[in-house]
Amino acid sequence: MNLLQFTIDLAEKAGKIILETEKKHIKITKKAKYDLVTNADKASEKFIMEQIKKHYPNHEILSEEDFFKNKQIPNAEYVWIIDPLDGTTNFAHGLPIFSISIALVHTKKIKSSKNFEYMHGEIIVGVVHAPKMHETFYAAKNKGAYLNGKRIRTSAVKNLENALMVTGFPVGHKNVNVEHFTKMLPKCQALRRLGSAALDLCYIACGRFDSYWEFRLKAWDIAAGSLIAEEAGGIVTDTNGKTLDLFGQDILATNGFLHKEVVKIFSKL
Ligand code: 2AM
Ligand code: CA
Repeated sequence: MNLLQFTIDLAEKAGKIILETEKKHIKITKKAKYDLVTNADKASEKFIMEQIKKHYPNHEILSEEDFFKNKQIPNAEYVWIIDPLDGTTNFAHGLPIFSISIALVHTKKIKSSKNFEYMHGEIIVGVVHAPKMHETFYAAKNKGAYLNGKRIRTSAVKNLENALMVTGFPVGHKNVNVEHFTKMLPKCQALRRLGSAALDLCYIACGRFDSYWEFRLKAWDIAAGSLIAEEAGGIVTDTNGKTLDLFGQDILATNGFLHKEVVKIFSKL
């Protein structure tokens, strides 16, 4: 089986595990005051990690809940970056906007730091599966982006007044992004907040949204989705318009046409 198909199967099976867990009983615990984790996050992560270790024993894994416990810096040529459940708050409240995000990074250079923020590499595979929506987004580097087997492309919207935008607010930092949100709101057609960064990026990829930005994210929120958005023709950078750093915490993804203008607006804040 090829790598992409392996990753798609993994995300879709993890989706089934999440839905089965939901049917039985969702057990919610708090990692911090506003930061939730559920038994579904944990069951999904356990399954994905076991499968990767079985099929690719030389690869390393950076996964949200595992990292929360172990704080281990991955150190291998191939590193899987996983969010076993992106949009946990939505899931915990019964909102269907959540996903499983799995990316494979080919690392070129590893410099360890206490913040593990210097792992440079190329994302070669990205899969985001939304089990309640029956949607699987995927991309392999230089091979295009797909939704349920059909090629997807970013939108053709060329000005802000026709643009549907999306953003997010980080847990526990409720003042972050308020200024950016307030500045952008009157300039665009409408502005949404869905609660799954991975899906926000996929919705850029298939043209549902025209522009997305967010601060204080982690690599597992954006690794798969950023490849999918790029492979669909979008531009993905940090919010200053510079090269995206998966560990840099902020992201701007657009259909390409709106990128410069959004960067310019943010540069004045
Ligand atoms: P999560 O559900 O996996 O935690 C919401 O705008 C986005 O921010 C979601 O993708 C959510 O992912 C992410 N997010 C929430 N809390 C986070 C945290 N503590 N660290 C990193 N990302 C977080
Ligand atoms: Ca998560």
